[in-house]
Amino acid sequence: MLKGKKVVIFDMDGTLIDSVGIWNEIDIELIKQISSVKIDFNELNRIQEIRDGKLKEYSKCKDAYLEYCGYLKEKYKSNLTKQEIHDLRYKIAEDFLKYKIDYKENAENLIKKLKDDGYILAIASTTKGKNMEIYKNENKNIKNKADINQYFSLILLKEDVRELKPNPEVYLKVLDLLNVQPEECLIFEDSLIGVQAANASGIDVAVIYDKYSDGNRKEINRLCQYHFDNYIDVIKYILIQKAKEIRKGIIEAVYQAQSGHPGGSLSIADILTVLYFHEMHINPQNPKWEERDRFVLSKGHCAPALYATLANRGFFDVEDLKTFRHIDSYLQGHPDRKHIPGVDMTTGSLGQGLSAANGMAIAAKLDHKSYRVYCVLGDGEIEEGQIWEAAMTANKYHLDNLCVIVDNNQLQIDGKIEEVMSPYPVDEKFKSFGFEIIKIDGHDIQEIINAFEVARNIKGKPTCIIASTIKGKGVSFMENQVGWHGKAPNEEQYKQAMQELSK
Ligand SMILES: Cc1ncc(C[n+]2csc(CCOP(=O)(O)OP(=O)(O)O)c2C)c(N)n1
Ligand SMILES: [Mg+2]
Repeated sequence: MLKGKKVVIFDMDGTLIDSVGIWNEIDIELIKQISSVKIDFNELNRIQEIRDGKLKEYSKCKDAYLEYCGYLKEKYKSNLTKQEIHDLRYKIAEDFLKYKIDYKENAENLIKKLKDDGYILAIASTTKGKNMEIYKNENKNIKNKADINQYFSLILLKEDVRELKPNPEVYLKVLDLLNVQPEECLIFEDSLIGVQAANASGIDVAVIYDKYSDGNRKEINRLCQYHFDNYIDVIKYILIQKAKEIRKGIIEAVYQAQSGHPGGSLSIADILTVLYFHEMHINPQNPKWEERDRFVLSKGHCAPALYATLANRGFFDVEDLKTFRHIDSYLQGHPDRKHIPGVDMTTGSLGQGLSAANGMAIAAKLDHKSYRVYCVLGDGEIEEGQIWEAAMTANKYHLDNLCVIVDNNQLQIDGKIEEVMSPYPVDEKFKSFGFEIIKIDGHDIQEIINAFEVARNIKGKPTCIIASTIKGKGVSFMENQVGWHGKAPNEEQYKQAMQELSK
């Protein structure tokens, strides 16, 4: 969906904000204030339908909204003139626009993610300039979540075009002003007319269904390639695509090196994707930013997963993954904090990472810093005794800023963990060491997102997320095969793996 795109364009009303719902509320408030008769509240539930019908009826008039206010005057036997009702409507609206309007749930998270990823963001809408001024400068809900002035490079409104959607003028103007081709853009829309306008401009369109456009779903589906019910589904979709890129990076690195550990790298690809592209506060331009969240890959042999994630997140060039394990490359077989931007701890000797993560979490507490520390352990790795000394320590110091993730793929270097030296029951063990336990499917992006959110809100003790995973996940012939713990694919296997991950 975003491949090859430079610019992401948003419609405003209905797409970024629930404006229809707000105008319904405004009209109900207006009627309460002007009516001199008993109000039929059942009818008010149909206010949107009534308003749309009247606006259609008055569409040839000079000001359809003024006529609609005339209709309200007659219907509710108001003493005010229709102009006074019109003015009152806007006065009520002003408060709603300032205090009630808000981004739709998670819209701001998508905006931030896209901006972080380097996309140019634009608004191309039929919203009135006067309302947009309020959203931009006075509405605190919007300002606090994602300030429009800061995130959007170009804003086109009703006054900027002669013809409204479904005429594509507003989108064509974006192409012109930003000097880009239609195939370099993606539009987020909510309505049939918006989708039609996008189609007519030759730009790909993704729809975020709005409950008010339900009647047109079939037609919208026919006209556009990508459909979502809400913003979290868009975010999930983007994360799933990212995880595929990261898996491809893992295969590329291990293939080019003809050595390394693909199995355990593929099993943590989804977890690292959510951490680096959704959960953690980091800055690829400033890898040593003091306030950043920290990450320790205690099972350091899965460096290909960490490198592919850091590269895709912008810490270094994705092309460099091809130098993995090569002589003179900075990307050696195990993570090295001295030489690789974004690596917080040197690891590879199993069992030690949690102790280092404890140190970072204790340092944050001593320095009164709010950063969090994430530590990924292998399920074979937790057979090491030092892990349990560290678990005891995390509990003693109430490290609620520490989140441990056990990659429970059930295999280690040469067999099933329960046959080599069973650490089960892993949940009961960490629980008895004072941890809060969260169990998830480590390949379900939504469950991973939720688990980190829950962990962030647990106070007074550390959290352990036990992620049920599949070693080799994503490459059919590697899945659940202990033989792919530390082996590189040959050319044929490499091609097949890349093909499977490109689907
Ligand atoms: C202290 C130490 N002992 C042995 C090894 C060799 N080794 C590398 S990976 C591995 C198995 C790890 O299994 P697990 O933690 O389950 O990793 P995953 O399945 O995620 O690859 C072993 C024994 C090592 N790196 N460090
Ligand atoms: Mg394992």
